[in-house]
Amino acid sequence: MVRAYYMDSSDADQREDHRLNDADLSLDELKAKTGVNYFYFEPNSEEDMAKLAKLKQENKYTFEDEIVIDENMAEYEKKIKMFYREHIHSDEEIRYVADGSGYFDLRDKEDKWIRVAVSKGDLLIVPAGIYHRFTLDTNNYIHARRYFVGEPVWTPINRPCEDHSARIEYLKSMAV
Ligand code: KMT
Ligand code: NI
Repeated sequence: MVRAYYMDSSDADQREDHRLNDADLSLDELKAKTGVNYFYFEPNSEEDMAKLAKLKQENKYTFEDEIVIDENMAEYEKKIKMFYREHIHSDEEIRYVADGSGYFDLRDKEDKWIRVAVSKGDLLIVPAGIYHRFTLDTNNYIHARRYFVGEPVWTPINRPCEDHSARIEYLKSMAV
């Protein structure tokens, strides 16, 4: 089950929890501060899997693939660095955690890092244009499904990219 909290500014291992204090953000707070949508679908529940299928259909996620990130992954060190470099995308980043765990870090409106600890059953919809990054945690393993509307574009656009249309649209959507 997901947990979201503000990060400390220590430069210790990115896989540590980096929790600033004991306060967790509620899902409503997470949504208000970042625009991120969260769902939980129990992988062993037929009912939940049917609900996930319905959400995919409603949101028109026509593309789906799987990614396993662990030490055996090709170009592991390079990928880990790439995922953790702060970036945006021109489309939503939709991830369902089939197994394992990890951290999605998201900048709030004041540019502070919120760490979202995801594990099995969590689905995150990260809006286009939000600055974010991803890391494994100390378990060093995640198995995720990636969804996309149409042909997938995973290209990260590294910060700074304030003039990018997705960034401009995101900031507009958060201002209202
Ligand atoms: C991304 O785009 O950051 C990733 O796909 C990495 C993690 S998926 C759990
Ligand atoms: Ni990303």
